[in-house]
Amino acid sequence: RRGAAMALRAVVLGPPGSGKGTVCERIARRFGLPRLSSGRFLRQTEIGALAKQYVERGLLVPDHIITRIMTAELEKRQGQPWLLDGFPRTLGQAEALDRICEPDLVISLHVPFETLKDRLSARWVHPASGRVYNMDFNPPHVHGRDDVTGEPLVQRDDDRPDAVAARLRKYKEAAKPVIELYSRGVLHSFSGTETNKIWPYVYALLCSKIPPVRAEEEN
Ligand code: G5P
Ligand code: MG
Repeated sequence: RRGAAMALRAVVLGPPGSGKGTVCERIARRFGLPRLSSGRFLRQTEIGALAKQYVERGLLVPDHIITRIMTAELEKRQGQPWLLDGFPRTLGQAEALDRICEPDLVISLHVPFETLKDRLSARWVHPASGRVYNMDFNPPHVHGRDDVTGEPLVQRDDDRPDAVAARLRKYKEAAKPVIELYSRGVLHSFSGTETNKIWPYVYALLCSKIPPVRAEEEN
């Protein structure tokens, strides 16, 4: 419904650890779409401190808090393209998003539960930049150190095993009506245990909507 020159608004949905951040980072780089990650806003902004108690326990932050943060960001970007990572993830959030702008494209990632548990427990992050590493998938050059700054990597509080199980349960309950809402046309689902195998299909889908700004072989 939009021409290639129009701003694409896309959403990436998926359970914790499904590769939303990894896929969004690649889409952002290849297609020049600005990525807006709800998890990063919560961890990095002042208002995020209010929400900290929820994030640390692996619970969803109340809709009104996250919706206020994301709405403010989206209202600054009226008429511009965006790529949402981690928002919306409840029906209330999806309805709030629709009141601002209905997404053109929704990508839903499906990854088995056991794979998710393994991934999250192997994840380490550089808090200042948000760079994410995985001890199996993309380890840092030096163990326990950020590649760019050399600063220590940390494990997120919500990647501890008890928090992980709670996150996966909550996600399933909350996401079901969101996926149903988008299944009216803009939804594209991708299943698999490896992001590198899902990626070529996501890339092809995006190419059918907008031209890449960087070729696939460049990094
Ligand atoms: P976040 O920050 O949005 P989650 O829990 O949704 O966090 P997360 O954990 O950030 O999702 P992801 O972005 O889906 O996961 O995945 P990722 O980071 O790319 O990949 C996970 C790990 O696996 C990484 O280490 C990556 O390198 C590795 N990996 C990727 N692909 C592969 C692969 O093929 N193989 C292998 N071996 N590894 C791979 O939200 C955090 C909290 O904020 C709140 C909630 O409290 C939430 O728990 N929050 C919200 N609350 C309410 N509403 C919202 N909209 C909220 N948004 C955030
Ligand atoms: Mg993420």
